[in-house]
Amino acid sequence: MGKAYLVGVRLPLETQTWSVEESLDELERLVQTAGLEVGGRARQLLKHVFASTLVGPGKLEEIQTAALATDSDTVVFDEELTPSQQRNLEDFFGEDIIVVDRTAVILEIFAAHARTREGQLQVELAQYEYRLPRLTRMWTHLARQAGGRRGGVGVRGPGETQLEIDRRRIRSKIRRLKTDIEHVRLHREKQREQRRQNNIPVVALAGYTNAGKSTLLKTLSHADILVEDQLFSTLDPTTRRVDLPSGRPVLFSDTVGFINKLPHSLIAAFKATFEEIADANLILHIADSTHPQAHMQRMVVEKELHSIYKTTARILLVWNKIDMNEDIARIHENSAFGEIAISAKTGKNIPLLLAKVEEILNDDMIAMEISLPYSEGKLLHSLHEHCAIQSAVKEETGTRIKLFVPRQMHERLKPFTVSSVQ
Ligand SMILES: Nc1nc2c(ncn2[C@@H]2O[C@H](COP(=O)(O)OP(=O)(O)OP(=O)(O)O)[C@@H](O)[C@H]2O)c(=O)[nH]1
Ligand SMILES: [Mg+2]
Repeated sequence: MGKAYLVGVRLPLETQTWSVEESLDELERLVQTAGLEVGGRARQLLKHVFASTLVGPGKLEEIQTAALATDSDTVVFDEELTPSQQRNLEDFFGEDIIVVDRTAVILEIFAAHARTREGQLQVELAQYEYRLPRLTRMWTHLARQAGGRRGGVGVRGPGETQLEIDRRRIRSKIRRLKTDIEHVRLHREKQREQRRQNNIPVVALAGYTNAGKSTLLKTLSHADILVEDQLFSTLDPTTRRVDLPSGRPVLFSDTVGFINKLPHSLIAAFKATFEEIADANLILHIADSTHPQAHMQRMVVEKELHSIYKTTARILLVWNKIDMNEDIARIHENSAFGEIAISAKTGKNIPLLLAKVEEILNDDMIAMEISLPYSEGKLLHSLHEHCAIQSAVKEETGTRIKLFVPRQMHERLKPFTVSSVQ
């Protein structure tokens, strides 16, 4: 197992809520999830950024010494490095130490966890987009392997040509991936259209990675869903049908989690996945109430939800893992009205959550029982299109239907209401 030495920096003028240490704690989890041990940490509060290497030469010496002393063969920067910083740092650290940044670690984890073809395509796209401007070293490295020569003047001419070929290859690969992803996206869009026609509402589970989204879906649907104490277990949207207390069916959709400094190449590549949530009737924001950075995680998710989805869907904040949280009052102190606290694992307050979900969804849909005369064929057709029909029984005078009706159709159906139902 390789060993990584972590470097956290506080950028000047950064109005961040995460301390360097807290962000490094998270980087440590990421690095471990990617399969590396952690050798140690360095941190620096920068008064100004060294454009060429991010941190100054003195600090670099210190990091190198510490990395070598702890047998670390990788140095991980907690900030995304620009391609030129990456190159300069590689030059500084030389052959024995690999330089990567937080983004590369996250991409690595995504690549290892993607299971469906769609997930794999999206990760691959993000990886190529990330690699394209950073290609130089990869090539010179390859050239050395192939020719057995040191880099430098000797390989420069043919190296540059090869580099151009590689770049072109990657660009065309990116184009192909985008086309493939677009196909998948259109297919998803069709599926969503179908769901809309069936009028089964969609409730999306969003939240910070490891908050317990998949655990909740598992508890709700009794399905076999992957739950793991690691970051980014879930990359592919999974949807399960769940019946609410009234019997009304709902689709719950679990998907990829968020993290502080989530790379933009990933957000862009996972557009199709995120759209799944954007379209939901209701978003449950699942938050880990036991996490020391719970409130900062919450802010990250809220910011991403609003920037990615530009969503108008309602968001309900759900504090999870209260079985582990002795100090639930601490969470509620800061809670706005309407939040709810559950344990996805033990099932505590799940009935309450479902009732709440039902209440919110029913704000848009009204439960009715009607008896529709057979002469109203056209209206029956439009019911199928716009309402959620629970049951339909043919009777002498017409069809007796239990259904959920969009508010705007309510008036039109009122004359057919069966008196036993209010
Ligand atoms: N004690 C306790 N642990 C929980 C609860 N919900 C989830 N967990 C644990 O938290 C860890 C993460 O759970 P997941 O359901 O995989 O979390 P997720 O949000 O799907 O995470 P990613 O898919 O990785 O983004 C697992 O170890 C779960 O067993 C809970 O209510 N109580
Ligand atoms: Mg999950």
